[in-house]
Amino acid sequence: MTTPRSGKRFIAWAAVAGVVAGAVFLAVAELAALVFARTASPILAVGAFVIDIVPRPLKEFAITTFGEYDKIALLVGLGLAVLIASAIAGILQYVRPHLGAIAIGLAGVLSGAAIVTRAEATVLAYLPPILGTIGGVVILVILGRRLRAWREASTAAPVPENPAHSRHLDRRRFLMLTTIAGASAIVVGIAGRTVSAVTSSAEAIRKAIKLPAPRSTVSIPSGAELDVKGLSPLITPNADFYRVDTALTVPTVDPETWTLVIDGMVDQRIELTFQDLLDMGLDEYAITLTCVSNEVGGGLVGNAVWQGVPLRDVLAMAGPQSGADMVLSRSVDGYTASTPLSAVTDDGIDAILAVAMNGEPLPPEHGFPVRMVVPGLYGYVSATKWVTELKVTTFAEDEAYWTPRGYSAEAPIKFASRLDTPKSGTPVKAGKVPVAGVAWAQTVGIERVEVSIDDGEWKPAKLSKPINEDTWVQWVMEWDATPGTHYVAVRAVNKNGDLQIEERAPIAPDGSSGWQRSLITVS
Ligand SMILES: Nc1nc2c(c(=O)[nH]1)N[C@H]1C(S)=C(S)[C@@H](COP(=O)(O)O)O[C@H]1N2
Ligand SMILES: [Mo]
Repeated sequence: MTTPRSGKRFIAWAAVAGVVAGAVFLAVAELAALVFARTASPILAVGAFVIDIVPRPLKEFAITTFGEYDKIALLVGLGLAVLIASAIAGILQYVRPHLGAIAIGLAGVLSGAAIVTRAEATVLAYLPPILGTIGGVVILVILGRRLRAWREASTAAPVPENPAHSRHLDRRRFLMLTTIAGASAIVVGIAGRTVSAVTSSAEAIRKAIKLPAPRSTVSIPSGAELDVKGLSPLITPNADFYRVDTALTVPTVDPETWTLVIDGMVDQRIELTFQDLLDMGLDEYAITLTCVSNEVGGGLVGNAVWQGVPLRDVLAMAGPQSGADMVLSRSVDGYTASTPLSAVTDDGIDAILAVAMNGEPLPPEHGFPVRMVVPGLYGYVSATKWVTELKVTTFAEDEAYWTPRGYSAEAPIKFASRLDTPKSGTPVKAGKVPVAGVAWAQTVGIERVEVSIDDGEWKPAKLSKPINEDTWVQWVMEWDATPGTHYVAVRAVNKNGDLQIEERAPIAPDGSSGWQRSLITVS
């Protein structure tokens, strides 16, 4: 007899069958991706697609809520969505045979579209979603049949000569396949992803690379680094350097096959290999990088010593034509940035193609093997990682990744100062307390940093000796802190004599502004 309770039980098993079919889909696709096309993982492609389409407020919410873990949060969310959608497909298949299979087929088409429209996709990229779909549909159809057989056996009147046999057999056949398929999918899926991550050749290639010694090195003047506990180091170690990009998985680029194409409005299209770049001779440049998403007081800013070649020399080989006013740089993953042509050709600006960061080849997540670094412009309009093309063009003609997504096509860095210590929420002891932080005004330089306690008089802080105008400086002021709560505010003046913008602005469309003012507890 089908009681409402046993009816519900079959629905639940149908959902389980759907989840197993979904897992088989993903596992088969991961395995196929491993064999045929590394970047053609359906789940990662869909994730990347989601990154590209989420509206700006949601993206800002993700960055402020999850910070550097925004990508993990996205993957967890996607996983849950897949789980629910697969369960529904399983129930559909049980209620109306074929419907669930059609749903999986649809998922295959959608994920296939997400895959083949990615920048790195090859023809082989069709295989993972196709094979995954076949695997998922086959399992779903078989499980659906077995589940119905089990239900029919359990509701049919017992056959006199074989009272309990069929019901148990059908039940066992369903549960057996569910378990085996589910377990193998989990093992194969996880193994596939792990093998893919571990054997990703990039790290091995990067380790093996030996860069020629730079012709010139950055000399750090004495007094460039202040000794204050809690103050950001002058040079940000690679491991602590902020990372911001739209890449769900770090692109793997082999410098052996990497080329940089310079085309568009040029006298001559040219193509450079990694060796060509190295042969130009490397020089060292200290440049502070800043993200447009950096809030007042935020950590999306870092200072590194880069090795590379001037972009102006590379562009000169191609010969930009008159009328051009923009360089559209393109990454291997399709990301683009719009940089004013003048910012990368002016003699006074050290805009570079960088191959090394703080004495080692660029870390994969910071753009290995080659990225752009342009002092004075926010990263999203200048610092293209995994760069493969420089198209000389115009702002009227071309648009970069973030432009239709609510950010300005041009975005010079708004110079700023930041308080590193003491921190709100970390009480300090009364007495002499060093108040310290960093300030940056790339290409111009910081003239003065001023501190105000409890909205009192602005007093100049002591500055570290700058490495150059493209890097941040450190500042410190001794504060005679009395017990209670106090406001500590900081602002900077650049070498043009401009005062840091006081008015608060959000990060969109062209960077935050405002003086940092922190509430500090003294005990
Ligand atoms: N290929 C690619 N390059 C990119 C981005 C990106 O999303 N993709 N983001 C840019 C942004 S917004 C910033 S702030 C800098 C950050 O560089 P980092 O991650 O090395 O700190 O990289 C820039 N280059
Ligand atoms: Mo950024």
